[in-house]
Amino acid sequence: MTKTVLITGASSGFGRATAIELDSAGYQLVLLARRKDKLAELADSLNAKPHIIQADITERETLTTALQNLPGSFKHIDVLINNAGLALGVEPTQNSRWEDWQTMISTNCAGLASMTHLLVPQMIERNRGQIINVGSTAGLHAYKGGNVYGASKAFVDHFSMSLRADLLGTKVRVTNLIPGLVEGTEFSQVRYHGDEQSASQIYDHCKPLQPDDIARSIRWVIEQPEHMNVNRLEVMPTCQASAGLAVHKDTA
Ligand code: 8X3
Repeated sequence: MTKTVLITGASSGFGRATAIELDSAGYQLVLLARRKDKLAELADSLNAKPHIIQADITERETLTTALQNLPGSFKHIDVLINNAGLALGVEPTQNSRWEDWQTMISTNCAGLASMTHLLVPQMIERNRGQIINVGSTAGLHAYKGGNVYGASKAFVDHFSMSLRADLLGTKVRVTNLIPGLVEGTEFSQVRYHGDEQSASQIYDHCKPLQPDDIARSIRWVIEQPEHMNVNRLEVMPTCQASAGLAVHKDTA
């Protein structure tokens, strides 16, 4: 039976790459994002016509209405890919912008929780379903300037494992998919507030992952047998690793 997959943040980056990957494998797609023109362009390039939802995942009422009005053949969501999320800023806490923190919390935490809260009941009712949350290595490995971004992704990890606990006894599966350094998305441009030079320097002199690598990982998670739950899948480029703990020495 063809699975229906809903992808948030589908208009670019991991979401777009995952849509292309899953469309080529014959999945039926519901694509959700804020940018309608990008969604329409993506939809036109796919083999099968997806259902498109133009929405901001921080707007609960819009989401509720859109999900209540899914057309017949798209009504039952088998896989929710909670991909929408962003990082804003790399400054330490004392220099961070409060508005950036609020946006990250409302998108990465509240938006993801909202989508999950709206779709879990129908998955439980059908005793079938899968939720793949896109976390980040920043949620597992703290670094300077990561502050609220890292914390929001730590939320994704703990929320995913808490969902597993709540869903035990059902056939609904949950995964935290944890990417490290990935080039080829708008992630760094957004994080650096449009400072293209700083954004691109992150990827200099190394070979980061590409959105396709994440899309294939997501497809792999979906295609594991029903008795197998991938709790976490952490994926880094070979050129990246944890660099240990920092120690400040008072030498002055
Ligand atoms: C992105 C990974 O290392 O840029 O989620 O924070 S990192």
